[in-house]
Amino acid sequence: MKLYITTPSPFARKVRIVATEKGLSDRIEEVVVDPYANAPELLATNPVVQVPTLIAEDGQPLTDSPVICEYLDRLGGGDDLLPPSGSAEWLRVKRLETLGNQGLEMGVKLVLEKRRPENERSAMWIDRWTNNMGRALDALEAEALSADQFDIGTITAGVALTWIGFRHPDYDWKTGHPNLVAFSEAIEQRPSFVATYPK
Ligand SMILES: N[C@@H](CCC(=O)N[C@@H](CS)C(=O)NCC(=O)O)C(=O)O
Repeated sequence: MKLYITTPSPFARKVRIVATEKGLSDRIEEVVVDPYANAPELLATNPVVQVPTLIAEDGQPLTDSPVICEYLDRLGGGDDLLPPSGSAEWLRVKRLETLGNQGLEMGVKLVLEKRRPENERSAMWIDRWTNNMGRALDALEAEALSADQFDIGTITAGVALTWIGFRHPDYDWKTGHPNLVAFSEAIEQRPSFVATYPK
């Protein structure tokens, strides 16, 4: 399999963590590409030119990190990271995964808005993305996450917290979120998290 990534991408980090946890790393070749430069090999497989994109074992391209994580979870060995579809536990894991992904999506929009020339930046959009990201964090705080409950939901939440701290160093996500601080410290100890820590 081939996995198109950028090394700082949190969505790609989720997939790399799942691949490690499922014992699939040896079957995946990671290819670093620049999506913003429309890397031709990425453009050929993903019409919206985003990482992560996986070329699955049968050659089909898979895009969007939740879809790729689910595929790898079903393919690999070890404990299931996604409970049976439709169960109460599946709803909880999917809710956490979605909250983590939504927090990240807001954070990415914020990065892109802040990269625009100063006179083109919108204070309105910066406020909106910041407030939405903060509300996603508040919702995760209320979930009282534990690193002992290891699944695609907690993986996504853990990745989101570290990426927000890394990409938005001026944004204090820790104050008011004591559960998230303890959770983040604990989950980042796992070898699959240590090996993929953003540089
Ligand atoms: N919903 C997607 C989001 C992927 C995404 O936003 N990737 C970013 C990198 S962190 C990207 O490739 N951006 C390039 C672009 O949107 O043009 C997922 O969960 O995989």
